Amino acid sequence: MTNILYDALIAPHAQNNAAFLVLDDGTTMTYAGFVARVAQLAHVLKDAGVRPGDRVVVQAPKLSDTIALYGAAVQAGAVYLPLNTAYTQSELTYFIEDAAPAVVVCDAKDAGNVSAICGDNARVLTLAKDGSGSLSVQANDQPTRFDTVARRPDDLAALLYTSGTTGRSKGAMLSHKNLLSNAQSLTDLWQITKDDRLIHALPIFHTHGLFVAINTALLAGAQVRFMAGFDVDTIISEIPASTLMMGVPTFYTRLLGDARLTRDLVANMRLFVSGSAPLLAETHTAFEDRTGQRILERYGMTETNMITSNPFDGERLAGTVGYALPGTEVQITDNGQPVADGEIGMIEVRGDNVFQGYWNMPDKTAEELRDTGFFITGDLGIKADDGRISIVGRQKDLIISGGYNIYPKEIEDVINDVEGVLESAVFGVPHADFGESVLAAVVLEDASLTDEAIAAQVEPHLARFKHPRRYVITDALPRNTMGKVQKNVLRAEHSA
Ligand code: MLC
Ligand code: AMP
Repeated sequence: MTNILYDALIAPHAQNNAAFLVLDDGTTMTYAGFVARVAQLAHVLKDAGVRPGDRVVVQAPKLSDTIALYGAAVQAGAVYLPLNTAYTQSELTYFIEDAAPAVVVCDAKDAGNVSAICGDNARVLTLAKDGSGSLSVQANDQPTRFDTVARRPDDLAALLYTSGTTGRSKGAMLSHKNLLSNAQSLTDLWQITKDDRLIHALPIFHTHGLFVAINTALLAGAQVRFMAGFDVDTIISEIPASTLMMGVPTFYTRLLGDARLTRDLVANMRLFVSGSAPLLAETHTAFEDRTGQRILERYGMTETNMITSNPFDGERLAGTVGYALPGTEVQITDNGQPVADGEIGMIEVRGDNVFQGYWNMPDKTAEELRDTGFFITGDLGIKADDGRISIVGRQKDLIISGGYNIYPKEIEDVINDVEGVLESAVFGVPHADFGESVLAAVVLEDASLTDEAIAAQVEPHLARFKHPRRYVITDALPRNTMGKVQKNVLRAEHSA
């Protein structure tokens, strides 16, 4: 038996002395150095008691060791579980209790809080920017070879939590085959090679920055300019030496806001990819007018990896997300029945890219994953007669802010728990930078409660990006005849 993900992404680079990660301080980790570091970290995981199938939770800064830790989890046969660094103690507690990991890796500065959550149930190891974390220090003394643990293609490689309409986050179980098949499709389609240099400014705890960007780079042997975060000046200075960038639409609107973005600046770039949130047609057009390059928009989800992409060769149409990836089927349905081309319906997807179900949630899995293998995305779309897909809306109650998904129900639950609040409705309004931003309409029981007092009680429970940017105190929520809150009415009222 083999370990298809390790064998395809990491093993081939054992003797490859080309640069893999180029960091902000100018230092470089070569591919061979990466393979060795992965092995050292796999030894630490094994010594810490990680057995095949165990979860390794990681809430850590964006470091070369964090990427190597992903590789180490794969090599040790573990299940990698990355978490947003913005999550608060209460959010983290839920993930750790639900996933029951063997090891939790966190930023050294959070070790006390994380140990308090884990108790005796999981080992806590740390990473730190200066290399002083216990995981890194322990790894330094380990052998640079590790016997790769065999896994079946359907065994889990990763567990990624995605918020849900019920307010409870669900762990999407992703297998070795799910991740590898998608990386292969994207690398082929976007013609990524060892000659590419990728601008990597995305976080590495989500599908986009981790799997779409890193797995394809590893598969192709490309160089990655690994940035701590998104910074316009750094990106502008790196574009002339790079060939490829992957980003959320906010990256493109922010770049367009800088006069240094010109046709000359991007002369060496061969591909700009956008995804995770809708790219406005006007951004697409403005980017082409300024640079001569047509952004390639693709569409995906945590549960499915990437689903569709505009073509590399061929027309990249603004406002569409392109064609189903090779090996991936997309159907548009109404009540589960396929509709005619050109009609709006639910986007459903089937293929090797589609996840294995939700961790510990068989009922949720059964609701969203049909016996036929089709996954119900919650996105509404149209398929043109040539197969091109356009997303026209979402059936799920979801806000996407700067590429981060925010489920209103989760925030409403926290607001409704505030003493003196009767009920609330959280909704998204257009936002020039983030695409959408979060507002909350609140009905009070206790008229003396102020919006500041509500915010002060809500904020400690939720990551900063989920915080409502404004609380609108109102006498009643608009409802339809069925009693359902009309968020479209709230949106229309407060969009300005
Ligand atoms: C940061 N903030 C956000 C935010 N990001 N608020 C709302 N939405 C966001 N996305 C907060 C900060 O905490 C800060 O709070 C304030 O907003 C301003 O921060 P900033 O300095 O402007 O933000 P920045 O650090 O530049 O981050 C913005 C960003 C980042 C767009 C670069 O959010 C980002 O990298 N987004 C990418 C997310 C992503 O990878 N999504 C892929 C999911 S996978 P304060 O306290 O200062 O007010 C997926 C599947 C698929 O969806 O198809 O890919
Ligand atoms: P996540 O659950 O974080 O993986 O986010 C997946 C969701 O992001 C999808 O269900 C879509 O609603 C949205 N999404 C991803 N890519 C695009 C895109 N190109 N255009 C519009 N929405 C997108």
